[in-house]
Amino acid sequence: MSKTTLCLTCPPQIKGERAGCDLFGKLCGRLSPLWQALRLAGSSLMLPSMLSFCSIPLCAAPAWPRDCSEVLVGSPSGVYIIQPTGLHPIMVYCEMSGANGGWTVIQRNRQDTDITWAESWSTYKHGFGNVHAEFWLGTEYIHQITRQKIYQVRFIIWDAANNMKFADYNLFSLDDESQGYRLRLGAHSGTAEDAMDSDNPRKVHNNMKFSTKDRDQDTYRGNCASRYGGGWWYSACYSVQLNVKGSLTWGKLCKGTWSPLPSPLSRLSWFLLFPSTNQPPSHEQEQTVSEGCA
Ligand SMILES: [Ca+2]
Repeated sequence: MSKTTLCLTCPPQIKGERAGCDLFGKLCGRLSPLWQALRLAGSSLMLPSMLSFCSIPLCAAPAWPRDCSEVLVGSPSGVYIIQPTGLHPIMVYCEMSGANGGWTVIQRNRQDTDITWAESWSTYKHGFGNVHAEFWLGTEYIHQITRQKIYQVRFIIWDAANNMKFADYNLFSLDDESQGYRLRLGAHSGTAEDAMDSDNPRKVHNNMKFSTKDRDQDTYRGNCASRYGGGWWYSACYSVQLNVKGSLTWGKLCKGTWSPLPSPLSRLSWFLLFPSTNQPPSHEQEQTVSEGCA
């Protein structure tokens, strides 16, 4: 639910002044629906929040939702402004079809995307692409979102025959940048296999740091991001890679065959976050394997 609270009390300076207080309430009552309409429209237009009346703020600026789960239930799916705790407002796509509120979409990609995904660390950090189409929300922003609550994640993958599969992890967070945006996943469920976590240290993604072509934090002797393209939580190198152009890969769909150009097996992917009621995962020891992909 929205945290917006507008003008619920008469300012103390004009208490006892009946006419002034009534006027205050009427003005705020008219502004409140306008605020809501602008927010539903995704507008960044800021209404004057410090209109002076009796030398006091007329209406306090409302707080933005901290994530899509705080967008009003029943709102349509689309682009919204959220403001994670301690961060400036950002635009996100909210998938509002869930019965318990919106999912915050942090990635969307498709096989025939126009973007290459072969971006630098700083570009991944602040996000790129078109929030209406294919995009990466930004590794820093994903981290900031996941530090304010406990979240679960859903990876949705459509194959070439338009069959939708999903993998849920009941916990999801990213460590901060000084820790390489290391990925923390909880327990798996869903119709797509548990391809993000693995006993095979060459293919695992859970507990891996994020790597890009200009920041190699994988466990491979070479640079997985340079070799395969796109930023990802590479080990040495991957069983899942969804931040690429044309070769979206999820686990067994690769059939264990690792090649520089995996077959294009999936045609669309989404990552969605939703607050979880589960406990955070324990931080497991860092993988230190440095084997190759072949
Ligand atoms: Ca390496």
